[in-house]
Amino acid sequence: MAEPINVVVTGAAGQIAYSLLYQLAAGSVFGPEQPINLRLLDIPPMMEVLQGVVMELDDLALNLLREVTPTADPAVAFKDAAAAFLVGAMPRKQGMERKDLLSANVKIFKVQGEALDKFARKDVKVLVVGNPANTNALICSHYAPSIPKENFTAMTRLDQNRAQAALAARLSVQVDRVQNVIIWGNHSSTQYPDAHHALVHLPTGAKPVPEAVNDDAWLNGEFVEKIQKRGAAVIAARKMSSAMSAAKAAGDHMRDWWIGTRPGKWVSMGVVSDGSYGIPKDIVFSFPVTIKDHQFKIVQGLPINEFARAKLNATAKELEEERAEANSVLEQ
Ligand code: NAX
Repeated sequence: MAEPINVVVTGAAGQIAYSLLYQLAAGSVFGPEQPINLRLLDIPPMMEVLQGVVMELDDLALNLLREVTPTADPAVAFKDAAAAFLVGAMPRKQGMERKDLLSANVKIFKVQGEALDKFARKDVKVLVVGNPANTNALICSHYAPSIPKENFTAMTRLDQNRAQAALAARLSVQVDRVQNVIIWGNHSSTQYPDAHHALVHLPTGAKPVPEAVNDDAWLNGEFVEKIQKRGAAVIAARKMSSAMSAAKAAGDHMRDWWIGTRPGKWVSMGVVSDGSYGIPKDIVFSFPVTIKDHQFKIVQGLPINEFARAKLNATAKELEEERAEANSVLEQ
């Protein structure tokens, strides 16, 4: 069996981590042959709660899980990390402006970027889940200059999974029959869930989703809005934000990054833009990617119609604004 790798989860006492940790310990992300040491980071007031989580991890009695280290010190958490799930973030409180939230969170991701830079492996794979995820990933990467920018990604996989499930329901097929739906842009309500390049596998063969749905008004209207607002709908019903599905998506994202995508399949990830599709460089933008040997490649050459262009521009603009706000906080 392989040597254990160090896997960091921040916000480890929170609700997403609670669902994520079992997946990691059970081998459903890094594979059944890869033992792991878990480094669990949270803030000092949460250390008692975190002890309870550690007890439960012990009680799972799983072979793959070797050491478990609860800590409030980023230097301890990120030491020799091979993979990091940056879930911990300040939640939005009542009366808090988007700007206040961004301001609190970019400071957290600056500190964690610096700690990754100093203590983690140079090939560490970082997945940012904590919101605003795209801009947090950008800031984190900025403060970890010794680690390649490609090693910092933001999660839009939950949006992708939501979109895939919604299309499968509409077409009355199992969810794995739908592939290559894309989430472009920011993990926010400006994201563009795009089914125009997706395929559905029907008993009669593969068909483009727009042809199978045969209702562009739905695909460009209700479908897009449903995915953009799904997070809010879950909060309204559950009185808490998505956690089980967010944890599953985080596992999906990291597993594909670690193990690779299957031939012909794309997944969406927030990655530092290289200018593909005319998106400004130096923002973390969700693109369709394929992954091989731990390296992702942005899928190239997809036709972008006028409708899609406007959507891509709007979400890119929001990310440029977030970057400007983040920079102004960090310069203070
Ligand atoms: P919880 O509030 O349950 O947990 C967050 C945890 O982070 C808490 O235990 C808190 O003490 C900890 N924390 C705060 N500051 C920290 C720091 N500096 N270092 C380490 N830990 C710290 O939130 P949860 O529901 O788990 O959500 C976590 C984050 O995921 C939130 O920012 C949320 O907005 C974001 N989400 C992102 C999604 C995505 O698709 N990218 C979807 C789900 C979720 O909304």
